[in-house]
Amino acid sequence: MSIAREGTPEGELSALLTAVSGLRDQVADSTLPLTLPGADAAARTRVELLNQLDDYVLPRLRSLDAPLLAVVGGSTGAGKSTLVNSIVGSVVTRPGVLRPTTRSPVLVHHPNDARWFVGDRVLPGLGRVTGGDAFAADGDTSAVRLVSAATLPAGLALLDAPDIDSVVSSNRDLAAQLLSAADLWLFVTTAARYADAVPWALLRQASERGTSIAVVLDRVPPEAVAEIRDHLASMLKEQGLSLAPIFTVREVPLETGGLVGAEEIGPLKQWLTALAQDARARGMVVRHTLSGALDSIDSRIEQLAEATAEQTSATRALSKVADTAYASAAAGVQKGMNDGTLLRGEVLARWQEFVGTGEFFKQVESTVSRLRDRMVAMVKGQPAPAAELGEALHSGVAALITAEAASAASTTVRSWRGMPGGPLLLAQYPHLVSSSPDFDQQVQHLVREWQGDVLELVRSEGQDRRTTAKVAAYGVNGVGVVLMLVAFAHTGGLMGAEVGIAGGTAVLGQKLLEAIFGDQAVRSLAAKARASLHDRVYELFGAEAGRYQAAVESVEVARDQGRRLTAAALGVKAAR
Ligand SMILES: Nc1nc2c(ncn2[C@@H]2O[C@H](COP(=O)(O)OP(=O)(O)OP(=O)(O)O)[C@@H](O)[C@H]2O)c(=O)[nH]1
Ligand SMILES: [Mg+2]
Repeated sequence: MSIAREGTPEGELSALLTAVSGLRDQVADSTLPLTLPGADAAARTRVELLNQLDDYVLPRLRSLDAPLLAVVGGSTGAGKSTLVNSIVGSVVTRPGVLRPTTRSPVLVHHPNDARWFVGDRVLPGLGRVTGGDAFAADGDTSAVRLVSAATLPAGLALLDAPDIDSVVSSNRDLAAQLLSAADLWLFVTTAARYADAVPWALLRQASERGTSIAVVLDRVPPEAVAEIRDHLASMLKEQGLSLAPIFTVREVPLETGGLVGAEEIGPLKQWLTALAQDARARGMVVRHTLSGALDSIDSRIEQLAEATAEQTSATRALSKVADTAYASAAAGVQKGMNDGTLLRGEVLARWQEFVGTGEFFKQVESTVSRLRDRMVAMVKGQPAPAAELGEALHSGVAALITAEAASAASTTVRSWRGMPGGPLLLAQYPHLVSSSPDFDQQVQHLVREWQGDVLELVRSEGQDRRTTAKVAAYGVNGVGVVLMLVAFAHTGGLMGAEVGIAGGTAVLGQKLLEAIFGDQAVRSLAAKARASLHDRVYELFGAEAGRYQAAVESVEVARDQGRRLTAAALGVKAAR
């Protein structure tokens, strides 16, 4: 890999920097709004990757020759702060008996190296505090305290981090973030703690990400050194960390000031000093960690791209459920219009009033034409029953639409409850459990508009003078009501006695309209009346479904998020 080579040409480096910046922006822009299985892990990966790019990879690529940053991390109370103080030779960071002691990170550097750390080159999300003493109020986890110490070799900075296994979660998160900014992780553990799970999970991750690691086995009882060291070495080997050097610090009484004696700290201090003074060795550590970080990008981007695809398929499925429910509701209304459903109950009763008595129907079959004339007289002469029949039709149609919409809403909600992301959306948009609040008014309005359409049909169909005269003679409203009735009169859905009655309804209505418009026109008028209602219902249901679509859209990931993440990762690969 090219970044691992020394002396990478400037041009290649700047291309890589551009590619990594591009990737960083894509990761920053990406979202995973739905809580799907696995999305939590992907969201963590996203934040970790973003932090690592901001805190380590980008600053390192921008200044390959900046001092090596060794982050001292490990279990709570392992002696991290004491070690940092002992390496520096004075108390620069507060050690303590109470856990956790170190809450805000302390970065110690040589005075000549200050310029690399005062700005936000590394860890840009954290502020900087300079001055103050090690025992000043400690607890600001949003800033790094900078300490300049001439006893530390130039070229190397030490960062005392909070404990990685803290009971305080902000401490833990900060420790993990600091570790991801390290060129070198000085992993501090003790005889008592070295087998703990948390540090090993982090060590495994560091190993996977190619971070350079050195291990300090601290506070070991002198008699147990050999045994513990061997065991630790074999554990490191199992994790693919056999190359990590181990430094053993025996537990002996601390010297004045709470520092570890020169004899104990000696080997570690010498190793760090040699590293600081050897630009080549330092460069190797840096490039090892940098390459590892770049290597680990692919699998992490893959995870984000997969999580993105899951988000997309979840939102698609949610959206489809709503669409299907409202399409089937629209079909339900259409079916209700065609199968005679609308001619039952109230409508039928009003129709009977409209055309006369029960007597009237007994004679329907035999004397249609005479009866037609009677009916025509009634249509003409009895505006009140026409209005009542119109009302009944209005209510029937409205009830049909309302019921179908309510069932679409409840079908959608029922399905969403069991679908990934559905419960979240329903919690976020509780009004979705039923139709729009003003749905009833909308339906009333719709039916009135449709009745207006039908009257308009009647008026405009009567273009020639004879027809116009006939329509006028019967009354536009009465004829309109009969047309509505005929539009709904198909016998398919009726049972027993109703068949005869509704059949009669159809026949009578049909005869009346044929007498006015001619039989060709009647069929097309009925079809137009049905189509106009259907179109209006379709539009209304579209708007209802739109409420669910809008909710889904609010949690949709950008259309090409997955593709852009993958492309950005490929860009980094190509630039290397
Ligand atoms: N005798 C002895 N005591 C030590 C040694 N190292 C640390 N201690 C003591 O152990 C306690 C914890 O040490 P710290 O250096 O604060 O440990 P730490 O890892 O920084 O702790 P946190 O920041 O809370 O995670 C302190 O009381 C130290 O004085 C050692 O090598 N020998
Ligand atoms: Mg500490």
